[in-house]
Amino acid sequence: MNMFSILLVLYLTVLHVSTIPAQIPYNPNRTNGGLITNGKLNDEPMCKTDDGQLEIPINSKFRSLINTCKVCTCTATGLLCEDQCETPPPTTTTTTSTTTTIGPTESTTTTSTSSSTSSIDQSIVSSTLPIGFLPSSTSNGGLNTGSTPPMGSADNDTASSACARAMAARDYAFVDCSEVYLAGKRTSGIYEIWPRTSPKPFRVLCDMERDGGGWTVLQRRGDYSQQSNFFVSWSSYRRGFGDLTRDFWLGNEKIHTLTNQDEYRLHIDLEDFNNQTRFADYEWFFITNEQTKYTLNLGRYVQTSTGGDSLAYNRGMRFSTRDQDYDQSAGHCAENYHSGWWHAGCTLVNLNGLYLRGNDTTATGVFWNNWLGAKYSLKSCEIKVRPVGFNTEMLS
Ligand SMILES: [Ca+2]
Repeated sequence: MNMFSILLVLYLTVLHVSTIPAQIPYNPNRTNGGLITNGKLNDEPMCKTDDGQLEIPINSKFRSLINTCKVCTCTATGLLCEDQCETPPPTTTTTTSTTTTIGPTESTTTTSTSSSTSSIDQSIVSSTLPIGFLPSSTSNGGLNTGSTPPMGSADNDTASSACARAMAARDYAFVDCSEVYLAGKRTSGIYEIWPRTSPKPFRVLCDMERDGGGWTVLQRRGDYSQQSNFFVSWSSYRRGFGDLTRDFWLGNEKIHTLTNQDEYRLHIDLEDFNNQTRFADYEWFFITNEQTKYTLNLGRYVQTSTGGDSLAYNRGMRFSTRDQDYDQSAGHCAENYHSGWWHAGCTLVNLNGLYLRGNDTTATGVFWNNWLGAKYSLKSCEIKVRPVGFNTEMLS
């Protein structure tokens, strides 16, 4: 072995050690096992890389793009890696795990109002990815939601290969509940989706029954014995909170990525304590990114709705929380109404308010002014979206 070969081996060894985190502790406090049986938001078991750039869901595999022989799996005890070059590396999918693969934890989010797919590519390419992912399963049905990515050489072009692998993983994911529905899942419940502009997949509640199904639920309140606290900080509203099996806020970042990948109709269900129901539809809906404070963009009120156009007053407003005031009032609406919302100066809708059960004198409850006024706190509500072009007739 000549000197060049020795140096090359040394170099590759150092590279390998520095890029593959060997045993990364799995957080033992997270116990839901990665299965979609627990609706708690932000409680997904993950393995983290040393640099914190990537979170890998439990049971998912990924491959180092620098040492392509190395394939690691996130297990309950941490990352387990193996050298697959003894046998030919797999070219497609491999094992028995139940989750789909995942992309980088954070990416530089692109502009807020675009719904074009070109922003997806930019978002991924702009991320620095040391590691690529392999689809670990086709359990989502193998639905292909995008074009087949070019598979380049990992050794030659780390960034583009990471992009390609991330896109390959994405091809196995549903982008919203309407795709889940169109793939034949007709039961309301919790599913994993991966919006095109999201750096990673996440769980959502899908309403597969109301008005043809296919609705992705963004928020829910109800008369649950255990109530989530909705009077929380900006970061909580950003990430989402609550429990998908009862009351929750999906999270502004998720709502942003979801509603910017397509044109979405907004549907809001309301119910009082006498079991009366109303609804409000808006022709389209999306929110901008965090830089522009998740500004509410809202189409016209659909006149066949029954709840009244209370939300129009919040149109164009930035999101405000108890710790971040971006309303149009000299006061602090989020503080006064005990809610995170697109407060203007302040609001006719307070669906993230206190759960006060019917009549109250404070106007800090869960209210929809144009139906029962601001001093009646509703029994339940759901805020949900579905692509404008969704058409169940295509199924027949
Ligand atoms: Ca203010």
